[in-house]
Amino acid sequence: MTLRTRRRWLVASSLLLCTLLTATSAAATPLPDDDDDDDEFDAVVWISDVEVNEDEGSATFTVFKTGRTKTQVSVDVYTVDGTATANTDYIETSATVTLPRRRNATKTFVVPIVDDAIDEQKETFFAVLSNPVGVAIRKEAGVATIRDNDRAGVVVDVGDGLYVLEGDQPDTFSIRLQSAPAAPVTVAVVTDDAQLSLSPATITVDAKNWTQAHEVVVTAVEDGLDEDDPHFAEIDVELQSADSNYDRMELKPIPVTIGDADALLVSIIGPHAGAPQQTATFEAVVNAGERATSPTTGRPSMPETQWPTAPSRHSSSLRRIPDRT
Ligand SMILES: [Ca+2]
Ligand SMILES: [Ca+2]
Ligand SMILES: [Ca+2]
Ligand SMILES: [Ca+2]
Repeated sequence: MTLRTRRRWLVASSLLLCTLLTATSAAATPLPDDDDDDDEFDAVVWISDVEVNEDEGSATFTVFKTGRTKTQVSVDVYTVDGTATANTDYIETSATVTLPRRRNATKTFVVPIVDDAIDEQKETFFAVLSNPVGVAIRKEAGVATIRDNDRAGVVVDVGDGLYVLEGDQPDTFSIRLQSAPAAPVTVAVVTDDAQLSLSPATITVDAKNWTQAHEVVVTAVEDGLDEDDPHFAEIDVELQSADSNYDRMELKPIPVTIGDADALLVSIIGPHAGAPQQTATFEAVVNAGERATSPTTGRPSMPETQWPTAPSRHSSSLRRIPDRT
């Protein structure tokens, strides 16, 4: 090798070494991000939680992606029951969500909510991610919480109040539930006043007829007793159901005003004119008789004396007690 040739070889060797060193250095230092590098192993997706009112129509989850990828990615989403039941409290839903290759992206997953009429606690269901393509899952499930908007209750409509006159026309009241019962409700109307007759005595309210007002007829039987006019009674409404919202629900008694139709009849018959003077002792036996009604005022009045030809339940009678002398 000549001297000239030797120098050329040294320069070439130096350039090669320099090139190798440069290449090694380039491998150790990250290049500026060119949007085309392969980040899919760092890219993740996750799904939000959501809370909705029962009458909002739908629950919208958000699926998030972070980390750039070479291509768009996808993940399947489907609903799973918690305390809420599919197709009763919400509509069972599934979808494949695709997200673009850019670093940050979102898509929504919408689940219809059923606005039922049942008084419930807060209920939950889940939106679950599965089958990710080109991306990893960081948070697998989102929780949807449904806030209820129904309230159990009983509406008792007595109009302008219950008034019944003994032996006269009945009065009515109605009972209606404010929310759909989860199980049939047996409604019993009871009173400890034997004078009142209630019909029907029990009503069964269920998911089909709960919106109806159920009428109860109240009648005051003629008892033949002279009582305060008016006098008062109460009707209790008692509930039994497998639905704990309605079972043994406490309700105020319903007051009833009863018009009395009876009056005391007392007749005193003295010695007849012209009869011989004598002393006699009479014992009065007093019964109740029907209260007469004045045609002019409509107010109860009592005739001055009554003396039925034949004694009856509504008559007064006198019998003579023999003298003890
Ligand atoms: Ca519900
Ligand atoms: Ca509702
Ligand atoms: Ca409800
Ligand atoms: Ca009476």
